Amino acid sequence: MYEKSQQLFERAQQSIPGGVNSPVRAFKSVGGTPVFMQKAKGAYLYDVDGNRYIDYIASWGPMILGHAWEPVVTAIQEYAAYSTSYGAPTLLEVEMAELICSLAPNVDMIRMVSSGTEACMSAIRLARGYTGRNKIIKFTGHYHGHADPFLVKAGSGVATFNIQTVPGVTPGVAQDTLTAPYNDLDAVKKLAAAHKGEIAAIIVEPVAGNMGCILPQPGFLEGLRTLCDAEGIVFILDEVMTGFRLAPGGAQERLGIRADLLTYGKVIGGGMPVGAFGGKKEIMQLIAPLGNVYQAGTLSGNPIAMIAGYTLLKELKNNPSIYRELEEKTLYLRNGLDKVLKAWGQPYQINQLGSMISLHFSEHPVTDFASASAANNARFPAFFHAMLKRGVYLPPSAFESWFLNNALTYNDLDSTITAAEASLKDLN
Ligand code: KE4
Repeated sequence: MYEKSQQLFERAQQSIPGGVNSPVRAFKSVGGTPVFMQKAKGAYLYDVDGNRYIDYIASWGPMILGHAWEPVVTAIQEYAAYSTSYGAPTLLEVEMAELICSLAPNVDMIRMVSSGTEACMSAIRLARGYTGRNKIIKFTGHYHGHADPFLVKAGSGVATFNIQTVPGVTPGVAQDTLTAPYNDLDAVKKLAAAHKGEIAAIIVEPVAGNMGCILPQPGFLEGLRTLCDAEGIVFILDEVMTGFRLAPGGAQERLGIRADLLTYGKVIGGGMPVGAFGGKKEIMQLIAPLGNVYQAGTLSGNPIAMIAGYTLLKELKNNPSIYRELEEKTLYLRNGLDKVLKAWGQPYQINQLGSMISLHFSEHPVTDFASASAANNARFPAFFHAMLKRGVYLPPSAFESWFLNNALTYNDLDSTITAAEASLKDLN
C-alpha cells in the first residue's frame, strides 16, 4: 500500500533531516511512514503508490478551495512567463495590498513576506520598536512560527514532539518571552502587573489551531484588548491560520475583535510561499524604509506568489457564500462524527469553528494546552492510521487543527464519517 513512499522516505532521510522539510510532515508522533504525494485535485490527494485520500490538511490551511483550483493554476502559468521574480516593485503588489486592506478594516498598511514565521517575527520586532519595550506575552501551545522568541512553550510540532526547551534559543531571548495559559485572562493580567511598562506585545492565535482547534472563551480576547489599551501594549492577532479562512475579514470579522497588528499566511498565498503583517498606520510607518524598524526579503511580494494569492482572495471576497458552504459542510462532518463517536461510547470532545475542527479523546472540554495534553492522545495514532488506510488524510498529530476545503462534497463527508465509524472499532 505504501511501498514507494517507504522507499522514498528511506532515500529522503539520507539528504534531508528526518526526510522532510518540515517536522510535522514526518508522522513522528503517529508512527509509520509519511506518504509522499504525487499530485492533488480538489479535495483529493494522490500519493506515489496511487492511493487516493480525502484531504483534511489542505496543506495546513492554504487550499481552502481545494487543490489545483483552475483560476490559480492558470494565473501562475501566465505570470511565470513574464518572470518569476524582479526584485523591484510591481503593480500586482499594490493591488494585493489594497485587496487585503479592503478585507481587514483596521489594516491601514500591509507588508508582504514569504512565510507566517516571517510575518510574526516582523510584527514582534515592530511592536518592540514602536513601544521601546522588550517583553512579549504568548500563550502556551500557540505556534507563531519557528523564530526564536516563539519557541517557548510552543504548539504544533514543538508540542507534538514535546520539546520543552529548543536548543539554540538563548536564555537572553527566552527571558523576554512570557507565557500564560490560553483563555486565562487573570494569568495575563498578573504578568502585565508584574512587568508593568516592559511588555511590547501580546500575540495570540484568536482561534488556536496548533494544539488542535481551541476556541477563545467568551470575553477572553475582549479582555486582552482592554488590557492592551490600558497598558499601552500592542495587541497582535496571529491570523496565519484564521485569516481569510473564518471569514473574508478573518477572525476579526468572525469574532468582532480588533487588533493593532495582524499577521497572515497560508490562504493569503493560495499555496505559494506568502506571509504578511499589517495594521494601524501609526505603527506600520515605523517599518523601513519609512521608519527604522528594519525588515526585508528578496522574494517578498514575489509576482507568482502574489498572483496566486490575489486570485484566491479575490474569489473569496467576491463569493462570501463560500464561507457559509464551508461551515455547513464542517457542521455536517461534526454532527456525523458526533453520532459515530457517541455510539463508540468512549470519551471524546469535538472543537470546531467555521472550517476548523479537531477531535480530542478527552473526557473534559479542551480549552487550553493543559487540557489538550491531558487527553488520551495515545489513541490518536491508531485512529490516524485507521483513517489513512481508509483513504482519509488527517493531520498526523493530536496537536493540530483539521482544515476543510470547499471542494469536499457531501459524499466525501459521508465517506469520512463511515471511515471514522470503522476506524473507532479498530481502537477497541
Ligand atoms: P509558516 O512559517 O509555517 O508559514 O507559518 C508559521 C505559523 C504562524 N502562525 C500560525 C498560527 C501557524 O499555524 C503557523 C504555521 N502552522 C503550521 C501548522 N500547525 C505549519 C505546518 C508546518 O509547520 O509544516
